[in-house]
Amino acid sequence: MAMSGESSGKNCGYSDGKSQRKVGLLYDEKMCKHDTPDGEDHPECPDRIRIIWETLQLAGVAQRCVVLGGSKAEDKQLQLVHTKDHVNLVKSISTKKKDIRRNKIASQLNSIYLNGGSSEAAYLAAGSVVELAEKVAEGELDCGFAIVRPPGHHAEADEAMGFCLFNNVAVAASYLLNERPDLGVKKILIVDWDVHHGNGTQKMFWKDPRVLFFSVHRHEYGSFYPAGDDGYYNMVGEGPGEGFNINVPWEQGRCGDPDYLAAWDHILIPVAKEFNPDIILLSAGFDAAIGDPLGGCRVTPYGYSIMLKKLMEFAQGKIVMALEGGYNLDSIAKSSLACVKVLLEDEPIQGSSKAYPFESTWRVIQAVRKRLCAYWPSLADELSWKLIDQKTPTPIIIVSSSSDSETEDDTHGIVDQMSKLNIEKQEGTLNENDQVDTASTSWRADLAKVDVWYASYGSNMWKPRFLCYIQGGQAEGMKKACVGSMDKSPPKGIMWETFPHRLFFGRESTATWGVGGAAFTNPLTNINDQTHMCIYRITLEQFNDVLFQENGLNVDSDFPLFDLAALQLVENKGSGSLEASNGWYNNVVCLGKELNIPILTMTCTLSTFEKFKSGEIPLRPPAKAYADTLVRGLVEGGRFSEEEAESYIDNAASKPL
Ligand code: X5A
Ligand code: ZN
Repeated sequence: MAMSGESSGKNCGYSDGKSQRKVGLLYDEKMCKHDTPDGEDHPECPDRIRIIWETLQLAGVAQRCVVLGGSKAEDKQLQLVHTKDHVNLVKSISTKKKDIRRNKIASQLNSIYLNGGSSEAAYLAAGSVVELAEKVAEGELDCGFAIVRPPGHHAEADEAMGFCLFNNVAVAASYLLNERPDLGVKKILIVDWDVHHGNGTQKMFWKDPRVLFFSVHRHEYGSFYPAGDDGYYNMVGEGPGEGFNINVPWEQGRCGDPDYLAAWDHILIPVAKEFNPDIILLSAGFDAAIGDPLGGCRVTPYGYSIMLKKLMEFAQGKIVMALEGGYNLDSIAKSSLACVKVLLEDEPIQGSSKAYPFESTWRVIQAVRKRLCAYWPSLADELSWKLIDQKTPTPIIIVSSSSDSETEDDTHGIVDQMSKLNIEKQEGTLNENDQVDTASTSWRADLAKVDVWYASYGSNMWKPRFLCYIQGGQAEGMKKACVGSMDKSPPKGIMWETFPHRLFFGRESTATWGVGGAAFTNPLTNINDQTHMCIYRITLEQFNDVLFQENGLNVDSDFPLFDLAALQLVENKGSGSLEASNGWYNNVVCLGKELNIPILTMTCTLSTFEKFKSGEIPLRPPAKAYADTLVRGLVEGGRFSEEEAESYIDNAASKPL
């Protein structure tokens, strides 16, 4: 059993013989003072820590722990990872003098609110994790849980963000390493299982081999908060810290116990064995928990208990848990209780939800192992086929009228219901979709050999959003997820071009973006107009899957929508409509060639364009989230400033046809 011999002496009054471990439990009501300035609702609310504390007391486990009150961090400790300016800002933020400016300061930060209690709570949160970590490192306690807020892992050296003011766990890690050499802590493993990437912690130890940072989080190609590439698996650290930063970026929500445990068994645990930490700090957000309003994942209290149990085998069980996110009060209370029971070495609790990891989970795990095996030899072996064959199919058959595209309105209800049914069906049971569709595979093999450029002028100009059509998923702002292509390989090339066509917006609403028009381009050329397009080099098979999804059709089709004959025709004639579809984007237009490969886009038919022109079908400006995504695509494409992109979209949305 993982127990530190030197600390088995006194035991906090607990005497039923079940636990010999001294478990610290830190709570301080003063951390509830950090709240929204005018009492507005916010997911990161004071009740989060209250409910955890009350639940642990009601269950009788708090009484079996060594209970600690909070203590405030010293500026010197905070400055181990934060700049002086940042520390001073947080320190002064709650003073009377700042009363007026406080809201303005908060509004300039990313996902931050501030009030008169914020400074004290932030100092307490950081100081409390330091205090608990110190006691565990000294051996006065075996392990513990600091029920703190505000959370910390998004906070960067010079910036508060993502509900975080100070990076509590990073301060504690740096304190042990740099200020307490006497405690002999030379290697720290930080495990961050909050559903969001621990961007702040990653940066603070980026070049530091004494800290192995492991974060598992929703990433979805950079579209999940905190958006960007920082949480990708290719971010492994730098200089002496190279290989000591491990990201497991989920491609989709809905990950649950099997997905997390697979990441544990095939990445974290083997690496932890090799690294052999002296202590483990756990950024324990519970927003990957089932029921969380922000996370969209499904980890159960059982799942958390097993993940924690597996970590207890290291560092003689010296684990310091610090609360990060987690926004469903019931979920975080139950998850916390399950974890504290593990710290106390109670009998494991029972139960789990689904049987196997998602297909995409194995893909991510394999990619991580491959990227990191040079540093951690235990990751070098290929996972066996037998293992990765145990999977819950990623829901590729959902019929989803995602994107700008929509089928006619009256079919939406049915399509939505069908997709929901499919999701549930696939998750509970296996093998239902395993039979190989021979008709569907044969056309796919043929069309996979041909490349085309798909030219996008709508939200697909934003790469993470387009990738949803290839790899599946739901980018920021989208109300619905995409199933992706059967062939999930990324585009072979991306370029920007401007074409002499008219961009406009029409129809009432879309399922993916809400109320507002979708983008179309006049199928006919007009040299006085300009549509800026992002062109992606994909296979004709993938192009068909994009078409299916744009038109609200099932990708699991026996026939392509657009085969080689259709390509011939469109290349010769300039455009051709898809007879099999009555979706909005059932007209494929050839815009020319690039590298001798045809450039194809999809828009409405000429007759529909006439209806827009006559007013029979309404023109309508785009929904806000949709317009923002277009602007984002144009700006991130590197060719336009935000102002230019905005005025281009505004202009297209307001000019008559
Ligand atoms: C600590 C944490 C989440 C921030 C989400 C902002 N932060 N949209 O979970
Ligand atoms: Zn979080």
